[in-house]
Amino acid sequence: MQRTVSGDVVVDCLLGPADERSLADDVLDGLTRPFKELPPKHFYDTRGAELFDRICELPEYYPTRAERAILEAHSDDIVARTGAAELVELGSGTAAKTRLLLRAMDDAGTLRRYVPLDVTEEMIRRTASELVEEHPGLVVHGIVGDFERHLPYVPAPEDGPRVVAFLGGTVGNFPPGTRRRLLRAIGRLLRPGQDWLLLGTDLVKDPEVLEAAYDDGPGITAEFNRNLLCVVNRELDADFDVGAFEHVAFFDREREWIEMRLRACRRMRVRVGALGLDVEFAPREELRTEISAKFTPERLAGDLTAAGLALGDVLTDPDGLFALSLSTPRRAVAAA
Ligand code: AVJ
Repeated sequence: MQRTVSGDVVVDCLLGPADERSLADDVLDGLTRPFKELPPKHFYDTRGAELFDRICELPEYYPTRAERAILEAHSDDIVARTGAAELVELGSGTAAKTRLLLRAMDDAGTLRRYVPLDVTEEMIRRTASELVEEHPGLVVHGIVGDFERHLPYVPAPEDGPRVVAFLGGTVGNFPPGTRRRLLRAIGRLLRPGQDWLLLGTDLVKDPEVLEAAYDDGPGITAEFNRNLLCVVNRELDADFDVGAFEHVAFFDREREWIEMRLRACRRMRVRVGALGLDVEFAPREELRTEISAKFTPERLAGDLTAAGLALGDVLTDPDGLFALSLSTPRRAVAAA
């Protein structure tokens, strides 16, 4: 781990420049399976992050606006309820929505430390320096890392309640078993009776609304999806014919998740130079690139309970599209 300290900003770096290792492992595993699959975390190179920002502006893509509306209406309540002195944020990005929470903490006089964890060092450094300017006395302890691997590097909590925020509905990108394991690992950052998880989850709704959000008119989501192949081409010296893959997005009504895939228009052989690997695609063969689970209150409570957490307040936007929930770790119960 490499640490840099300047003024009120500490940054711990746990990733190499492009973290090629994990992409290589995921491509090797995912493209040699009978049903091809790549994990969505590799979407977010510079261009992918830009495309995601554009998705958030689309009329069809409601989650970002809905979550922001909840924070605009309820940040003060969340701070009053939790007494938050420290905000840990997983996948902080530009911290656009978090600023509302930090502002509310500052107004309440409880704000002490912000701990953003994100894969992009640039983003963490820029956000950190802006935030310490905006909030005199605030300490930012950034972690450049992957929340699937680096939660144990989150610094120990200090005095005062900690809120761990996992926003945007990103928890829905994990299939049920992995999701519960991840929530359990997040729960280990929380002290019973003191700390809170603030979790953003998209809600089950009319499939047409859901499918439009992942298959917009202008085709930005399609470009975002195909960009994953550009990442593999660049990072692993592959030769995907990106234009020969079609964007597919549908709501799986049984599993209650959105699935995104890339469908090969024709038979193809793709060379992944860095792995010495040749991958065959049959005509119309699909590669799964993302699941994005949609929640009912029951599923939300079920996942949290299975992870050792107890669901408390659930806040939604006026249209009931999205939920922000507060939960607490359940005290360890002695065996009977
Ligand atoms: C950032 C993971 C929450 O699943 O809705 C947006 C990513 N994918 N459009 C989501 C995404 C397609 C987004 N998350």
